Amino acid sequence: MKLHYSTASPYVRKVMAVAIETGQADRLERVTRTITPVQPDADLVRDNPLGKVPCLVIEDGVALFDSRVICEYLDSLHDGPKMFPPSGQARWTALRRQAEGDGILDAAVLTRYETFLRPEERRWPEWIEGQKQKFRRALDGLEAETRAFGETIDIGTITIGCALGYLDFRYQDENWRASRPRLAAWFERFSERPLMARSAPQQIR
Ligand SMILES: N[C@@H](CCC(=O)N[C@@H](CS)C(=O)NCC(=O)O)C(=O)O
Repeated sequence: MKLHYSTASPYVRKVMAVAIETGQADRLERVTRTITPVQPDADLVRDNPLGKVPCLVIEDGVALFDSRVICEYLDSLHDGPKMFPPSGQARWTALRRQAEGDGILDAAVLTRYETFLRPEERRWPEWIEGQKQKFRRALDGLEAETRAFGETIDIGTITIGCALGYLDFRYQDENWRASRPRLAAWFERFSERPLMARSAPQQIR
């Protein structure tokens, strides 16, 4: 299966983490794309009109996106412990945590474009601050919830792990650990797991 890929993308990292945890990383042929919303990669756009990674082309030529869809698809292909709990409270908890991790990422990635890509004279400081407040509030909520994570490995904790990893990668000045010690301790342990250690982002832009 061909995976349109970027090593810096936290959404791609979700896919790789699920693939590693479910023993399927070798099935993914990674094709690196240079990602910018203003000049989308032509080959990527052919498979994903939104011009975003991750995008997975499966055997019959069908392209799957976004990370949520791809992760659930990969989870349907193996017989081991499921990353998407099939039913009940565990499922809704995992999906809510995934939504929260994705929401942190959406705010952080958009802010990255606003501060890194957009010309300085066109930036909007109040909008940037509003986005940062979103992920700060979400992190405060996760600090209160951390004890409930236990040793759970599912799409919820994977997405939260990828979101925290992205903040470390792009927002070191945020010092998010300072007021969230339980979340920081959980993340330290979670980062040692192969699914996180083997999918860590590389500096490319
Ligand atoms: N909701 C999507 C978000 C994907 C996304 O925004 N990917 C970024 C890279 S981190 C991208 O490709 N951006 C290019 C663009 O916005 O045009 C997912 O979960 O896969």
